Amino acid sequence: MPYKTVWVEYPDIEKLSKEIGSEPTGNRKDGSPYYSLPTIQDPNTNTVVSDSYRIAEYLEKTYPDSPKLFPEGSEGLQAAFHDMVNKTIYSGFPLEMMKLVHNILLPRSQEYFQRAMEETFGKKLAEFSDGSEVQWEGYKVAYSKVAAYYDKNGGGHFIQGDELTYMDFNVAVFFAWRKYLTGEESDEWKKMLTWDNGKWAKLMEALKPYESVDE
Ligand SMILES: N[C@@H](CCC(=O)N[C@@H](CS)C(=O)NCC(=O)O)C(=O)O
Repeated sequence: MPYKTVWVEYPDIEKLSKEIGSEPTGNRKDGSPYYSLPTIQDPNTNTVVSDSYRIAEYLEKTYPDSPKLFPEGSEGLQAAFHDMVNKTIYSGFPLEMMKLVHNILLPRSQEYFQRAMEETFGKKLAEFSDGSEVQWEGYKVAYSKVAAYYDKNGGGHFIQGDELTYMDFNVAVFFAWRKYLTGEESDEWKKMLTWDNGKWAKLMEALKPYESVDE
């Protein structure tokens, strides 16, 4: 299915979302609606969908002839796994990541992002710690909790063994995030590839064909 991606800067997300009728995906600390990307606009059905998970579900239902990420009957468990992964990994990730994100943004977005992060975490961005050993250990432990679920299936790169599902993307995306922030040559990235006996390195390799966006 052909598609086009559009570049949107952080300060423009809310305005654009409202213009195209994209729903908020959560609430900010003050209770106001939180608009986020990705969002898709499907001209075939005149539908706008926000939130990665809902987008994946929508695409699967609307284009049933494409490769499946939600095998029949797996939807409930996938939703539960998704919640677990997000809770586990977000609870462990080093706040330093947010500083690294800030560093690569354009100035307009930097200003916006800094304000949003300081509000969310209740301290100045400059005080977000650098990647200390303690933080890194926490991140590694978070991943090893997820790895334990993978190990239960007794082999295969994916949580469903040899079958690729949405859950694998959900796990790999946090890894990819780090890769794009500091690059494949960075010590942090190389270290992460050794975690859990190279399990995540293998997963990233298996998902490589899906990493790039074709225009
Ligand atoms: N639950 C959403 C979260 C997406 C999200 O938070 N996206 C960030 C960019 S990575 C965003 O759009 N942030 C908007 C903001 O901070 O104002 C999803 O999975 O799509």
